[in-house]
Amino acid sequence: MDDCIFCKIIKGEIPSTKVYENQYIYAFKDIQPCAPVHVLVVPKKHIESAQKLTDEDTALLGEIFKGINEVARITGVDKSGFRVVTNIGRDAGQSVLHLHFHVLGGRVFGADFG
Ligand code: DGP
Repeated sequence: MDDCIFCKIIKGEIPSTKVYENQYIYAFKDIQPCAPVHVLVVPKKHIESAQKLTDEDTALLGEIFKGINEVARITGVDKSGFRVVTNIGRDAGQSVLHLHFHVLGGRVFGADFG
């Protein structure tokens, strides 16, 4: 998608701090971190949100979660624990319409999803 910020980040047209990359995903530090570890895991395929996943994306979803676990290992939160969040649509506060998973760690989170 030509006008998608995350597509531009994946292509290197907008700079980012890469944490991990493979053929399926690109993972980079969030520009507005909410925790000591705050990484966005993004599929290279443009999909608007988790709501737009189809049967064709079943294997991709597995690859995304393998990538999330790799990011947790690389950032050192795999033992202490981490939170994975994906926002869908207006009320959830999704601001970038390209599927992404926030990987948050390095502090203790409450049960309040606020
Ligand atoms: P969401 O609210 O779930 O759509 O989260 C989008 C996140 O993307 C938000 O935490 C800020 C981050 N973000 C937006 N633009 C950029 C950017 O240009 N670079 C980086 N690294 N992060 C960005």
